[in-house]
Amino acid sequence: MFKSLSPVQLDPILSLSIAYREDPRDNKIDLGVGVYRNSLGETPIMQAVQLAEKRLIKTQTTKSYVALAGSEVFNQSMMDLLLSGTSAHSRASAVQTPGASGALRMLADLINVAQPDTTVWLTNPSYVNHKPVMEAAGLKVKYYPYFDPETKQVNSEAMLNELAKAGPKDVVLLHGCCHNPTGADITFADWQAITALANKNGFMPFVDMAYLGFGDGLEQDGAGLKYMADNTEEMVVATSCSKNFGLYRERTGAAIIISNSQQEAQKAKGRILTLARSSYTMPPDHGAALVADILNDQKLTNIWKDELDAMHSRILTLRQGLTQAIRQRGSEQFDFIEQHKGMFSVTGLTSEQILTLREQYGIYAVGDGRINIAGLQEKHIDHLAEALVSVSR
Ligand code: PLP
Ligand code: TYF
Repeated sequence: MFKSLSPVQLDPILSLSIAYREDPRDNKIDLGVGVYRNSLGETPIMQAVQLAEKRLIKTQTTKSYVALAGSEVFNQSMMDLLLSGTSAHSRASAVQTPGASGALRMLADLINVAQPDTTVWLTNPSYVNHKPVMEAAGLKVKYYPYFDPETKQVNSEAMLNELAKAGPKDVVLLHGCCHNPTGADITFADWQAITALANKNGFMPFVDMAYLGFGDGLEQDGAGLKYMADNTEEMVVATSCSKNFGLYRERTGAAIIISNSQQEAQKAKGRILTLARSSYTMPPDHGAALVADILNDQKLTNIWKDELDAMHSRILTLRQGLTQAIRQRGSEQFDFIEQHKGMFSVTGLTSEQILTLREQYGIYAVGDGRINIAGLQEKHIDHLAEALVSVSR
């Protein structure tokens, strides 16, 4: 049966990790996959997570199934984290999913059931898995103008002009903060303008919030989403605990549905549970149990918030340090790195220049020119600055 299969291309980001591991050079730098690393190059288990894990080991008495929706305490905590203080809080429901990836797929499946001929509009460019996930769910995909390769920022005017053409058969996918891959985020005014367009023309916003707290902190990073949720009748959110709780491999996330009433939100939740049943059935428990404990214990919440703040501050410092080191070498070409938010920046380097970085300097970056600033160690900054200036000369 499988003889008929043609070979597939590996995911460009994950295959880069494999190539990096196989590189024997000592001074190699991995700026590929989106994982946070500390000054020692490690991705440690967060303190709050370790404390919650110790408690879980002591108190957990069974590994029996939880439920199709996972932990309802976790689900409530995710809605509190993203929607507290908004009118959407009382007309939302949530389902625990295997990462934001699971949430993206479940929500896409839900949209396909509700309105099979929907087109999902993605930022140009967008997260590598957005298009495959949406298409696998049977939805059509198109791109709207987003990143301006000249300014390395969002071209708001072009974006809003195009989004003004989206209607009731369309879903507009937005990155909640810390845009992947570009690092260029929309402004609060853009969030307001897109909300107004959604209300006027009837498209549904779909927010992917994978990096809450990694840009400017929890409050600021969530402000656009909160405004939109407060001011639209219907929207959906895929959210992740991979980065901000460092739970990557535990596959912890949630799908949130905001509707015009709690009853409607529950109906959509019920439909997602049916969809989950015909797929993975139930999400893995461990990560969600930890997050639920952390967010319902003031002491652990404080520890987690401090750690998250330390991570986002360090990313800002790395951005400043790298920009400065490049300027010291006489180039202002990469000043935008300081303005970008979150883990990533698209550098504007061509695929040939990215290949030179890899072959000559042992620096691994994604072929589209994306570098993972959060994967950088302070000791790498000069080497990276040197390489960036040299390959772009
Ligand atoms: N959405 C975006 C924009 C991402 O960058 C990622 C990457 O990790 C995901 C979703 C998937 O996250 P998770 O690990 O929670 O499945
Ligand atoms: O963009 C990234 O690097 C992260 C991790 O297929 C990732 O979002 C990368 C590739 C992939 C899934 C996750």
